[in-house]
Amino acid sequence: MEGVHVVDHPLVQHKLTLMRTDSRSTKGFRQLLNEIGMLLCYEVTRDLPTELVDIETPLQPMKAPMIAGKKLVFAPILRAGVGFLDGMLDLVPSARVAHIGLYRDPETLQAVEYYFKAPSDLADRLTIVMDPMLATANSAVAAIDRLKARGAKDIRFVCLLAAPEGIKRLRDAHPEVTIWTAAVDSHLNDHGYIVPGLGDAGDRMFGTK
Ligand code: U5P
Repeated sequence: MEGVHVVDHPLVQHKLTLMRTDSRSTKGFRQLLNEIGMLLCYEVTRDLPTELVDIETPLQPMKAPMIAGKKLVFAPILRAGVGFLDGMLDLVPSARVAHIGLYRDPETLQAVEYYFKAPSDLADRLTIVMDPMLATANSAVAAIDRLKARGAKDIRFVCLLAAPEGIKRLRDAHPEVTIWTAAVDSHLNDHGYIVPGLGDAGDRMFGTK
């Protein structure tokens, strides 16, 4: 699938199966989302450019690689996207964070914005937008529209599960935004839930069901 990376690493797939399981506790679900966030972060940053810098080892000077350019921006879509954030920040502690508050209107399934706070210099940074579920993609498209309006140019999207409908909509709306996901599921149901999916990620993560 063009523009979509499915992260099929056995650790990711194993953890995803544990998360899908209906009997998983809130604590277990949150912990697994955090762990998968870290593993997905490893994949989404795989091709970041590096530059050689001069350092001194205890034995001698050398030129060694460091990540080049400005710090990354992690942009979780509230509230479920927050589940990825700690794991990603564990790997990239100096990243900046943009919070995007969107809720999905249960009738229209349209994304409604209630909060937006981002670093001012988005144009110079890689922005990684995150939400565990890419369902209709209304939220992802709205978040990316908003980030672009604030200057972001280099954007990637990370999720745990994607529906084919959501992938198509996001790729149509923002063709240059590449998607990383742990799995592509069968379809969306009439309520906009991913099938077979894992239910409502926010509710399962925060125990609000
Ligand atoms: N969502 C779920 N589970 C699903 C489908 C959607 O939790 O099976 C929630 C997620 O919290 C996500 C939002 O933030 O809906 C994305 O929906 P959409 O805008 O892609 O339709």
